[in-house]
Amino acid sequence: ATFEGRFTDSTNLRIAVVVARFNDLVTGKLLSGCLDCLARHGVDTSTESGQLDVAWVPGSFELPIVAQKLASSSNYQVVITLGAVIRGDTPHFDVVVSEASKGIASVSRETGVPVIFGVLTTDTLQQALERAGIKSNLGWSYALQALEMGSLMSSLPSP
Ligand code: INI
Repeated sequence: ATFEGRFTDSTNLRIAVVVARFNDLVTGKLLSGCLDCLARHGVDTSTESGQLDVAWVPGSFELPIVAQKLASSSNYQVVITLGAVIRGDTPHFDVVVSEASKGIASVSRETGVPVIFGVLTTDTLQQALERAGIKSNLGWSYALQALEMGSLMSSLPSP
């Protein structure tokens, strides 16, 4: 068999988005790109709809614990994390990025729910903004990856 995700199953998916407030000039733009893409693929992105919930965390370091609670709730087929870690002069850049990425990967594997890694890691604010709407908006790509993974996971045989 060949297993592939579709982008046309979106009305059956329940999706949680976890967004970091740190660098919210950037993460707010990622969130709007993400919601725009989901809406244009048929997801009811109203947070009253029951199809999509949004949770805000202080920074990218906190993404994994909240993603874990949401992913293990059985309420969602896919979780999207959004954050922006900008090196700038931040000495603990590597710590924040490493904890966020390792944490998100392990939540995904432990819960079996795909958790999309939507954390921008850049040297400058300019580079982050370019990836969050000035040029492209990676929030859009993270939404597509979520739709593809949500669909793919439900097409795979159950254990
Ligand atoms: N959090 C980010 O999401 N991006 C950053 O660039 C960042 N920097 O530079 O420090 C950052 N730090 C906060 C961190 O994620 C936690 O919220 C904080 O350490 C409390 O646990």
